[in-house]
Amino acid sequence: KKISLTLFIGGMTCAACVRHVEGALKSVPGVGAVTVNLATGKAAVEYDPMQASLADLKNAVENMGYSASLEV
Ligand code: 9UX
Repeated sequence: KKISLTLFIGGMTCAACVRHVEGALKSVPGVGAVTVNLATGKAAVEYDPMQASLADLKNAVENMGYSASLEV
């Protein structure tokens, strides 16, 4: 069973930032669909909790130089 959640991403200022964040999240094993919105700063992520954790998602984003949290 997959989990769907929304992360709030900090530090995105251009379209390339969006691709960086999408790429980081999609590179985490167990992550499926990822949709990042520059205007809202939200990242919609589907993942298999047996393969990936929230911490894995946050680490992937933070390693690319952005912040990630469940709340604004
Ligand atoms: Mo755009 Mo984002 O040139 O870190 S990639 S600002």
